[in-house]
Amino acid sequence: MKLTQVILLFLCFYLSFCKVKDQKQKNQEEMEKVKVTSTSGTPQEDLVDKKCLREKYTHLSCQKVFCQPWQRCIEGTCICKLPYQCPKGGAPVCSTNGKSYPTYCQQKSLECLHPETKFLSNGTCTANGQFEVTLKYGKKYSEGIVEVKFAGQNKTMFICNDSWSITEANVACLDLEFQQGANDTQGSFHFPEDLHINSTECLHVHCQGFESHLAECTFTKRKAKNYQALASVTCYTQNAVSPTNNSFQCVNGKHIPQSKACNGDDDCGDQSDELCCKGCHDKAFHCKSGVCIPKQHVCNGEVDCITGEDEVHCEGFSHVAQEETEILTANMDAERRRIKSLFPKLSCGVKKSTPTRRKRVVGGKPAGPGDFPWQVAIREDGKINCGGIYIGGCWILTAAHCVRASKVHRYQIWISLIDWITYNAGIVVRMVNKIIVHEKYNGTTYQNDIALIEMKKHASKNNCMLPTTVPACVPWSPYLFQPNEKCIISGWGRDRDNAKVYSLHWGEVRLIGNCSNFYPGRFFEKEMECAGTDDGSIDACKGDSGGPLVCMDANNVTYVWGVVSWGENCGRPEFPGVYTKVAHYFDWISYHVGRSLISQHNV
Ligand code: 4AZ
Repeated sequence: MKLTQVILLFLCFYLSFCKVKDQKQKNQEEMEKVKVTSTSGTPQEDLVDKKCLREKYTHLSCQKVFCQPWQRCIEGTCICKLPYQCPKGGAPVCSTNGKSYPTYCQQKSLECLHPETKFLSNGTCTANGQFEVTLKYGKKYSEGIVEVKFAGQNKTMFICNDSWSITEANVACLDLEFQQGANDTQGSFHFPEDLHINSTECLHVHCQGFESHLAECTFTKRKAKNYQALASVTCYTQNAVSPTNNSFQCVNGKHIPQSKACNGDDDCGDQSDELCCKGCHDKAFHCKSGVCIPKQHVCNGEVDCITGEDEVHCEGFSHVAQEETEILTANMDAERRRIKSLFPKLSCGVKKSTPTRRKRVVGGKPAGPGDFPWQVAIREDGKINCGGIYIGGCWILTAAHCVRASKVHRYQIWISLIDWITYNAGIVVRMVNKIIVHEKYNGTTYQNDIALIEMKKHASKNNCMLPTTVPACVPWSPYLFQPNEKCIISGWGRDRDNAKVYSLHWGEVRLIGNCSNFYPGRFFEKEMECAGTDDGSIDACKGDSGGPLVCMDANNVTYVWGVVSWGENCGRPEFPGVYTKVAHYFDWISYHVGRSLISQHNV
């Protein structure tokens, strides 16, 4: 062996990221990948929900994920806010167009509208040079070692490989104008033989994934004890990767190995590989909504799952203490979190007190005062024929088949009612101002069986003055609750043997998937929900219509998941109760009652 060869080999071994692997080794790695299974023992390919993939969800799909604070959710898509819609307060930031903006949110909302102007630095703009990223020593223009240069500094620096993941690699490639991000967290390169790098001086970088410029990520300088490998990257180019039948196609057109879908990491760069997951790889956390998030995001103080379960039962959970670090750039992730904390909070779905339910709908138990503070009764010509759900302001949600828009004067809304023979204390009665029946309500098929009732305002006040009621939250996503989850129905409807019931009853039911099996041709999955019990012992019945099917999320917040609509008879297991799926009508409701009344989490 020649001396140069020996040196090269040594370098290669020493730096450990030269991608010289023989084919045999590569094949073996591929085999290993295929064999990896999830926690539940499901093969990886089975983790992906194919039907869900057809919806082409991405990081902008607010039925699956939360929007960024500089976006808002309209009709299922995160759209850019206008800068004035950002919360006030914060420090100025400088953008790549040389302009300063009053807050980070304002700069990001403008960037969202005009992606060519990116974040540059915090503070006002000074003629201080730019933050720059370059790929060095690569064999191709799309790969190499990642080199950064900070504004106002002449020295360039490298990044340590141990802080480098696909999240950071994607941001670096986006920064370098590779629209589809990174193909790999490593890239091949040739080190010039005469180059001496003091690798104990490499930087650590941490990105969240929303950044478009590496300058937005947090750089820290850690006192490295010994030699560290340097971060390199291969950016994604259209012709570099040919799809195989073992590859996953991202919504943005990128192809990634199937084994990387549902692993918690945003390999696609648009998150489309993490949003349709029946389960996740070991190192990821599975949100009930079918989304995989990195395990590090669990109990980190920020809710990632729309269903909220990543931030519950976190007592005693402590993060690994950070090494002593020196932050070199502004912490824009902390700023993003601060902006999020400024949004108004909706108060819905949380009872003022938790009264004890007296143990005792078809097969239900009687409710006590305060048990169902959102439940109302709709009285028509002296009789209670339907229920309704208070959702805030002066608004009641009910079934279209319960009301007629032209007969406003006929109805009364009875609030805090328990028993309509022996009236309880605290009952409030309101007249009706307006009834809005869904334009596409079909009385034959029961499609769009949903209506809104606006109560008349209190005579002297300009509101509805309902001290004892609590609105139920309106679900904004059909993924908040899943088949088999336990929910509650309540109402003054008939008993099993069609006997009249005079007091509010409730019962626990489970959401049922595949309800078309019970009602072929009559059940419309996107618009309707089924719920019941295995033996049919608990069910809604005549008189319960328009009333609530409520479900509680991981934080014990109650949502009106369904409106009692129809069903073949009552209490028969082969014919479960059918409910209008409220989440499907979020935009319709929000259009009529006003966004701010029912919008939580910036949706
Ligand atoms: C009704 O007639 C009705 N078992 C409501 C719910 C169900 C059946 C009938 C569901 O209002």
